[in-house]
Amino acid sequence: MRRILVSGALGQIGSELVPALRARYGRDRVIASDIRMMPAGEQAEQGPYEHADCTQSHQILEVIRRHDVERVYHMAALLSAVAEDKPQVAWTVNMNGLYNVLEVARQYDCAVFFPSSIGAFGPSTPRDRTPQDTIQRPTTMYGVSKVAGEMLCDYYALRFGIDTRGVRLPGLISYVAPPGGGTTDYAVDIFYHALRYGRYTCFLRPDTCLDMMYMPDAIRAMIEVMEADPARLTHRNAFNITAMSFTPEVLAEAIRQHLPGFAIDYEVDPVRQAIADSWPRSLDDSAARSEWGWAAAYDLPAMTEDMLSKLDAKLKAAK
Ligand code: AKB
Repeated sequence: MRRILVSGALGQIGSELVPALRARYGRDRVIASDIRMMPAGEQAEQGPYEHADCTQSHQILEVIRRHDVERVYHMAALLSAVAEDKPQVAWTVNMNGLYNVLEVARQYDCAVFFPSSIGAFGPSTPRDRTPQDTIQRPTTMYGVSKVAGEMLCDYYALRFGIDTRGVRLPGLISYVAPPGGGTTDYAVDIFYHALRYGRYTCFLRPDTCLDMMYMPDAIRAMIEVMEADPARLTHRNAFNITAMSFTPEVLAEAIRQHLPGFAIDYEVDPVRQAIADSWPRSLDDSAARSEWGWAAAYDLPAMTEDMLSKLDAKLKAAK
């Protein structure tokens, strides 16, 4: 039985992608791996786990070889704000990690999923309904690594016939695992603060409009694009996908529909604000819609309602 490997499995996306893949393909068919150690008890309970660093190609090769991997979801990466703080580390993890995975995939004939991002665009990109194919001149190390990653995946598909596929993810909102060092993290933090304290201090300006998506939609997109009929794909990599676009003040108003006393104020972080100002306000996802039938299920009101009720239950259970 050939298996599926998820790198960065303990991160914000990996924490939900691994259970979703296991529910779909079987517990033992999905190998979770991360540079972090998983607590021993959890490991046995949840399914196969491998400690591996994607910047060390022999570690990736060993996991892929030993488990007869046929598909890699390469989620290990530094997010935008952390990458801007440590650009050299970001290049090593985001670029060398991807290169190592693609090289081993070439040798062992694996398909590869690569998560690009709205961060792959820059200030010279059209900001509203950003087209699928457009100017990409990002001004952040995160964005540079995402554009280069998109191109490297295209190259491996063209030159070596590797089945590389991917999407450009917007900011992701989830109640399961916290994000780690992104520019869109406020859209998760705000829910924790709303439920715990009834107020939130936002690090982006109130009118900063960005593309966002609820995690269940993002996970479904990652599975659907890998299962799509290859004959219908003309892009393969870096599909724009979107579900909603909003500003912090609009999100605060949506939360107020459920928690009327909720208050928001602003202490702008210039680094993250500059990153956000260089990104699109909304994406055009028509290529994903027509090539593999993509459609988001959650809009802003549906996401807000689900997020508040699930997070509230989680916080109460943890008390
Ligand atoms: C980040 O903010 O860095 C990520 C992203 C949009 O890629 N959430």
